[in-house]
Amino acid sequence: VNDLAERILKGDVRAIARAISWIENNRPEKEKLIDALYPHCGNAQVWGITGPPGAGKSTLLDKIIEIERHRQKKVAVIAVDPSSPFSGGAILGDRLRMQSHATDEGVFIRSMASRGHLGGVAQATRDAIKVLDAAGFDLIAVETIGVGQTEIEVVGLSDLVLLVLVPGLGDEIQAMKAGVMEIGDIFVVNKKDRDGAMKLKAEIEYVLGIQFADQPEKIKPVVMTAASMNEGIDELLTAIDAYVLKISNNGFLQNKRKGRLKSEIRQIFTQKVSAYINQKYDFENRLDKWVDAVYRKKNGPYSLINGKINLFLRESNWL
Ligand SMILES: Nc1nc2c(ncn2[C@@H]2O[C@H](COP(=O)(O)OP(=O)(O)OP(=O)(O)O)[C@@H](O)[C@H]2O)c(=O)[nH]1
Ligand SMILES: [Mg+2]
Repeated sequence: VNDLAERILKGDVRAIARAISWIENNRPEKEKLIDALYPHCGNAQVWGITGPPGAGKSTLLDKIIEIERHRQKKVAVIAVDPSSPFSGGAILGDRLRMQSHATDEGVFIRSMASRGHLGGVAQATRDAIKVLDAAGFDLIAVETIGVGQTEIEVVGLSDLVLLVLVPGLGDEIQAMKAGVMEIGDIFVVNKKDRDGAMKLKAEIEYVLGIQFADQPEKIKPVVMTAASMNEGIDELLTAIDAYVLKISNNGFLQNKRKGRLKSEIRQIFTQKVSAYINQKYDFENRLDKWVDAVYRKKNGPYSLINGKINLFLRESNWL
């Protein structure tokens, strides 16, 4: 573990890949590794990038990487892949259009399956972010598709979220009503070369205007891009820089990071406690007996469980 941590801190790409595999497979050594790296974390900016399939998220990231590399920044991308039950490993998925950087040492691209993680994909992604942060990546982007539960959890791991929309999908406004607007910090109308881009921008601005009618300072930027033509990327990065500056200065970023830590600690705790009880008290076996008692109406479900918890708490007052 120590040797691997040392190599990660030096930015060794193979060590990073290995660590992420440990995380994906939930290997027990992962915990020591993460704790060893943790003091070195906190320097990276974490961006979530989400939006409908094919909106141009990867193409945008590809162009952003190019600019960030010119600024001497190291960039990592984690693409959370909803379709595949297997990890893409270090191989670039078809979804990723960042091949132009495949041989660049300052760029690390990895896809992660959204299913099949013991602690959930959010925890796996969180740990992968820590590894990349400790390894010296300045920018870590997490790409997800759509706005399902996983995506919302995953974008919740980031300092800022780019919501990429495109004209012509027909259901944009409907999607916005369903609460999608809340998850974006910066809106990107990509494929501005297409009909309807201006209209979509106006619609988004209209919805944002209503949403923040009494707090105009909270109105979010809407930027138009044509990623595949390398247009609007500078404007987008300018909007991002301004946003990062704003949330760093007003304490929002620090609060957000602390809030994230809180939900992480809570999640690890809950998971550990339930694993401990499962193992120490042979929970699955007892569960069958409990089910039986409730089934036969000997107990109501609440009284049975409250009784068991009271018994348990009497034995242990460690919290
Ligand atoms: N016309 C036009 N096409 C674009 C633009 N940006 C990206 N595309 C094309 O849109 C397609 C999808 O782009 P991707 O970058 O793979 O989109 P994505 O959002 O990452 O897709 P998923 O990861 O599959 O959700 C590609 O064929 C791109 O070349 C644009 O600004 N204008
Ligand atoms: Mg993509």
